[in-house]
Amino acid sequence: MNLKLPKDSPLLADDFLFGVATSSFQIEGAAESRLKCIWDTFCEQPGKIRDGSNGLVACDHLDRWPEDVALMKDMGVDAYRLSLSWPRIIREDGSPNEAGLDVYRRLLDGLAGAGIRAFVTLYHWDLPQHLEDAGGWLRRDTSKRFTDYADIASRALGDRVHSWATLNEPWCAAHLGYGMGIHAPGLSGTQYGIKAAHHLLLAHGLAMPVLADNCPNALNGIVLNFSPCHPAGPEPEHARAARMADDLYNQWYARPVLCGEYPEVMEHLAADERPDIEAGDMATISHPIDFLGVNYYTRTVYRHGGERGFEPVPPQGPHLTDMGWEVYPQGLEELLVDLDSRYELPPILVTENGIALPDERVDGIVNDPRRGQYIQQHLDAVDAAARAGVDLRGYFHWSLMDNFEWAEGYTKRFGLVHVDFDTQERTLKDSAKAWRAFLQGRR
Ligand code: GCO
Repeated sequence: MNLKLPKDSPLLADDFLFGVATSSFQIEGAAESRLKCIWDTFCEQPGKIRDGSNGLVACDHLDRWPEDVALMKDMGVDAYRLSLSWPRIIREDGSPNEAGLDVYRRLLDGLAGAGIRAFVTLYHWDLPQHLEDAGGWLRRDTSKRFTDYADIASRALGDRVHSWATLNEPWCAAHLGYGMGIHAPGLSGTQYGIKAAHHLLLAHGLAMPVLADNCPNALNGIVLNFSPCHPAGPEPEHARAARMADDLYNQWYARPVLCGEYPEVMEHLAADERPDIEAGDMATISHPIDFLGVNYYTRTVYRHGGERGFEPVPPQGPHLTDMGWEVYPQGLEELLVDLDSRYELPPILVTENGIALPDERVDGIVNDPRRGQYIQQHLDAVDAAARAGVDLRGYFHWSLMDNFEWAEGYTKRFGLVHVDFDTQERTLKDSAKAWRAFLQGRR
């Protein structure tokens, strides 16, 4: 397995960053030293997590971070994208938990010592349970609570952080968590998903000026997930279906952040499904950002049908990942070029991209050629988009290591590094070795 880019690739510029990504609940463990979050509660409900597991230990990263930082240093990454656990940092009365902040001070110092830049996300879905009990993201006040948390975290840790992202994938938090009920907190109803999304976007917009004040030299922005929506056939009703899905799932987040308005599809929503927009909200949400983080895994095909006039066609064919997702690298180039043509974009970072495979460790080796191929194809797609003029500044692979994959528990392995969840032993997969050779050979 050998990863490479042409010598003249814009991705080989000195300031283009290569990194790996994780999130707090998925790797940290050490649940006893923080407040309960909505994912703890969700995991306690029978049938919600495929293997009945939880995040109480996960990758035991809070005990083992020195080893994990050493692995990243060995791989030669420029940057590490992690998230902070809100319930570890803020007490129930809103005051800072210094012990929780210290954990991150040490980790961030460890990264600095290894020469790795910290890209920190404030919210990767682990809402404190007491805030959910008060209404969670259906309640406007939660946006205010988030801003207070952003203020405390950025004051305490700002001098150690290269880049802050307010939210990771508000679509997932809102739509999967409140709309479909397959993620925490497990509510279902389209209207809930849409209302939650508005309050998440508001939280982002309220936190941006706080980050800009506290950390004027950091790159401050947001991370959104996108899946290009393709029509199932040439008939105009399929094209319409794909457009509606794109508006509701992709542009629903990008457009408010970048232009201060929801897409037109809003007109098709029933009155009680529309978000509760108050005067000034859209201006708040569209506060300028220093970067947009783009997460890409796959495309989605839509056909005319269903209650709303569009429904996804389940992916088929030989190129499915262990998640059942289609490997479709050209979708990443298409997405980046399309965003660039629609919007006045800030610099772009690909903040997640990766593949789940049924990796096994045999005699100390994890042979995962399909991951190597996936990375190569997606690097080529980023290279093509950069050549087409998109202002790309980095690529982060999801994930540093196998971890808790939400409703799939520990059954899906996205890591470059294999984790044995019984012994917590880490093993570089062959893809990680290829990634290391690629990163070390760059300069
Ligand atoms: C995501 C999340 C990750 C997932 C990954 C694979 O952004 O959806 O950031 O937590 O683990 O995407 O599904």
